[in-house]
Amino acid sequence: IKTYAYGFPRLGKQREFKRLIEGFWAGKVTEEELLTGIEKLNKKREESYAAHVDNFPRGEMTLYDPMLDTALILGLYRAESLEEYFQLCRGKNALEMTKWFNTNYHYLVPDFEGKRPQFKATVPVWDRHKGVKRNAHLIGPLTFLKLSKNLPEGAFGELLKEVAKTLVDYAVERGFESIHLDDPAFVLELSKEEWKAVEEAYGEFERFPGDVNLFTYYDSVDNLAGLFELPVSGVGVDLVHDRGENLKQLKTVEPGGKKLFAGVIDGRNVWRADLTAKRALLAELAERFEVVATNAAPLFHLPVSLAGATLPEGLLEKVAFAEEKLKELSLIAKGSDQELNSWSKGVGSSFGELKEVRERVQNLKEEDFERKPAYSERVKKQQEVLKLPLFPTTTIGSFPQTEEVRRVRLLYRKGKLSQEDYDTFIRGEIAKAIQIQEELGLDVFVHGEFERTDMVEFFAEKMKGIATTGNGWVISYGTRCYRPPIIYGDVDREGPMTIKEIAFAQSLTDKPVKGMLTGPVTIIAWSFVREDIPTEEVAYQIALALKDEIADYEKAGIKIVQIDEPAIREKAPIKRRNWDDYFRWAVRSFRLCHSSVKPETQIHTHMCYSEFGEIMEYILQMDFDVISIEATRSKGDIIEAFEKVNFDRQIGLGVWDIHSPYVPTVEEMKEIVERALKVIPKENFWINPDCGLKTRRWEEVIPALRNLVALAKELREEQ
Ligand code: THG
Ligand code: ZN
Repeated sequence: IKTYAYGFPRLGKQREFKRLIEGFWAGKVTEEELLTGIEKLNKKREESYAAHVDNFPRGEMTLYDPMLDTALILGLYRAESLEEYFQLCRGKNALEMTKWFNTNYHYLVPDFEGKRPQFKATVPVWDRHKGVKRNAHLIGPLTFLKLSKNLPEGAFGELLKEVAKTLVDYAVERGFESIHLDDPAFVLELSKEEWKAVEEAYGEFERFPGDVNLFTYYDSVDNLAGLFELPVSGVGVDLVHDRGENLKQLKTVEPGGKKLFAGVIDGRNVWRADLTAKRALLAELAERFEVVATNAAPLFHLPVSLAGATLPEGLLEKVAFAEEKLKELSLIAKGSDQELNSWSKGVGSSFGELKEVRERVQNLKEEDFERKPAYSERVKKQQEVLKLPLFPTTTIGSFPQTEEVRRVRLLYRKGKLSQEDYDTFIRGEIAKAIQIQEELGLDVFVHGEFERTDMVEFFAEKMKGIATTGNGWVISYGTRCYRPPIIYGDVDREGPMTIKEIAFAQSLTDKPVKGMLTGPVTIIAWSFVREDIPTEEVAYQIALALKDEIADYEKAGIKIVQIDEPAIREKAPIKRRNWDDYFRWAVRSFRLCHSSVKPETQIHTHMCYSEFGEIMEYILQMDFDVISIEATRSKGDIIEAFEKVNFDRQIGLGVWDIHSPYVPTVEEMKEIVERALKVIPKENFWINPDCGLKTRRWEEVIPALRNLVALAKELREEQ
């Protein structure tokens, strides 16, 4: 059997990608050094492929994001120099960024606002002096358009055809021998009209003399038969995250002389595959199709390689990162039965079992998901305790992670600073943050999260059953990386996780300090999660650990607890028809965290990166008391979402876009509030920034918060 792989991480084992590009931004790497460095990195990647699989796409490299590159290839944007290219990625004139399907990767969103583009095949600036590639990697027309914004009304079919035509022109002009087309948007729920437009537009590929292989992934394609009728040479399907729906259709789909790229190796999760079962599946498919074994989704969602990973004993033999996934493909093709068995011997077995945790989840009753009394009653008790003014002011949780904070934390993590000295340092930072909030006159304080790196990694380190990887970096966007932890066993606290810092902060002030937690869905979404038990059960285990932490907050006199769920929307299945099932456990896991708190304990949540309208009905079921959400960049939509429902909880709509260094004026922030007050009663309205402030500098934070507090005072006086 033949093998193929795609989407291997561009980051490099030592994050060379990040170092080169950020070095160029900082003026420490020349253009020449950048381009040769990237070329070298690409070569290494192609060597990894070549060591294991028969074929792979050339030209997958980008200096920032393939969606932007496609927009440049189409001539939708122009960049005549690397500086101009990077201006489209970051800074003032950058494209908006959003999540790529249901992943934690963010792409740059092409914007058609005010454009009726004349597409013209254009070689991206950084690719111009390079040789022609034998086969080339392109984002498909459907994905490009479905993920762009502000398309001119009613022009979808026409534009799709033009995009397809331009991509083919480009491939022909550059003399590509074949094309790897990444077109995952085929897994969206497409309308009849959209399919019709696809059939017309993809006819353009008939003009291309070489092979065109079209890859779909992340879910099933509803009309797989239709996909096989398009004029392409091969079709790639996900046979891992398809809920069995692709396989079912493949039993009847007419091959029509097309290759089937059977995605049997998981590109989204780290578990080794049962290679014997995969080989049997491929043999079955080979009775009807010309089959090529491949990964089920691009491999860039995984860290590069297990080499150098620090994992608990016994876990290493159960997992595979990108390089090991390539090895799995080569084993399927060439391994002996014995090699396959030995590679897969740990598959499906449980690891790190905690009997008490299992029993606790098994014994959960309906009332464990139900907070009493109802909001209308508990809100009165909360107000008696908290005595907050109208338009209470607060921040989302983190304060600037200065050079010094990072440096000291790193020293401590490397064992070069004692626990005692580190604790003293952190307490000092907390004390400064409390002092600053006191001076600014905010109403609800935070401790500042100076002890935390990544919010998910922080909790992963404090919980049993979750491993951190040491060097398992994955790109989140551009050059920004994170290290997803691995949830491998039953989850429980080792002991209190955050009490020390929060209680210390509270001891310094009479104002309420929020206890800050990351919710179960977000911990799961930004980790690799075990598959031997349902994800729902994992979520309840994490929720129970958080519940214990909240009980400790109450004992320590903490009156407000914030449970952040920024990833709740992104983790939702791609197809809407699967949403009820997901949101049922997502919402229940949140409710489980807080169901047994005292009526007077106020529960907050925070979400960012969400289109709220579409998930409002589920959010309402979470039964929090206060929610803070990002609003400055998408104000119109959010307010519209609130018009449609009976939202009886308190809400803080962000009045300051913290993604930009710009310090907003009182008037600018007031505009947002005034618009919101048309749909949200003033008694329910909080004043806060869009998101945490860890990426901002104190020089921006202090004046912006001063304005924010001034705004609240002004609003109160006007009442
Ligand atoms: N944590 C995790 N995932 C996330 C976020 C997060 N996904 C969405 C959102 N926030 C945006 N993602 C990121 C990811 C990484 C960074 C910023 C936003 C980042 N990373 C440092 C870097 O690449 O330099 C990591 C440096 C380090 O820790 O040593 O800035 O918050 N899990
Ligand atoms: Zn946020």
